Amino acid sequence: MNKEVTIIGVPMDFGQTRRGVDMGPSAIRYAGLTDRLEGLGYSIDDEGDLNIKIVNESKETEITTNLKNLKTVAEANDKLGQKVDQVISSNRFPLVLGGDHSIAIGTLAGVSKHYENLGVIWYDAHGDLNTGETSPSGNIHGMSLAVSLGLGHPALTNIGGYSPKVKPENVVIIGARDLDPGEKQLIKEQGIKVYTMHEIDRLGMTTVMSETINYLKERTDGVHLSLDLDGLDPNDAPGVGTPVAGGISYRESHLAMEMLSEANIITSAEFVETNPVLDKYNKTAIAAVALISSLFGDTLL
Ligand code: 6HN
Ligand code: MN
Ligand code: MN
Ligand code: MN
Repeated sequence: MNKEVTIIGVPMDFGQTRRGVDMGPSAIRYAGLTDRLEGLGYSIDDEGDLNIKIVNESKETEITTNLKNLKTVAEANDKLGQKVDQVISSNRFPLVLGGDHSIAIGTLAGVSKHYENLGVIWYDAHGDLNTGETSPSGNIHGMSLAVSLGLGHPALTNIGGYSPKVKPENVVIIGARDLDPGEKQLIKEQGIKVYTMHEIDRLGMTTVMSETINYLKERTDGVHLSLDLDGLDPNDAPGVGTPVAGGISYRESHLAMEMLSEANIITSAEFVETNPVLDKYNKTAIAAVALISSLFGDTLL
């Protein structure tokens, strides 16, 4: 793993409708992120939080699309993409803290241009594979993976000036248990590899992760980890806006991060959807810091 890490906070809460997730980056910092990573021998440059500017949605966009806060989300992701691009160009590892999951659009716009075949691990209860047509909510955080595959509103897919960011065969979804009908259809059409909770129960996390690692090692030249804290069970990570029962445990998640660390395949990462307003004693942010530490090689010894 690259020992030079840049932290970018993205206080975004316009990709969904529950306030408070914009304070996720603060909650994760407060849980001791920098000290933990410095203790593991990393050199940390915390760039602070991106400035999210509210853009007036014109009447025209409101009539022609059901996507909520489209312009605000698009502009912030454009900014984030540029920032992430700069960080990688200066040979540093970008560690992005959310904010809601709509920010994956910007992160991937910045990351993907540096790889021929970027792999993506989408660790989430959801697929985030909706488009304006299939979305039950109009919330862009439920569309960010589809957008990165080149599907959805052009104001989002064209961020960074190119599309798609990721090929469907380079994506692995882990932890899915709440997929909308349109998302299930898209997974089948595009042949996206998915480990639902059923496979995690059946195979165990060790097999799920070694299969994932082998699969991505064969076909990719870099792997981005997009970890939505709602992938975890709500008992272990209660501070999320769209909790779904029956999730991945805290221990299984640690094992997953430890295996990724051992395999040394992750080249960028984001931890999203931590909402301290909905949390209990900062438990979700503390879990995020613990998982990040494991990803960065904390062996507990
Ligand atoms: N997330 N599938 C639902 C929707 O509104 O599209 C939930 C999406 C959740 C998105 O948690 O990042
Ligand atoms: Mn998500
Ligand atoms: Mn989710
Ligand atoms: Mn969520």
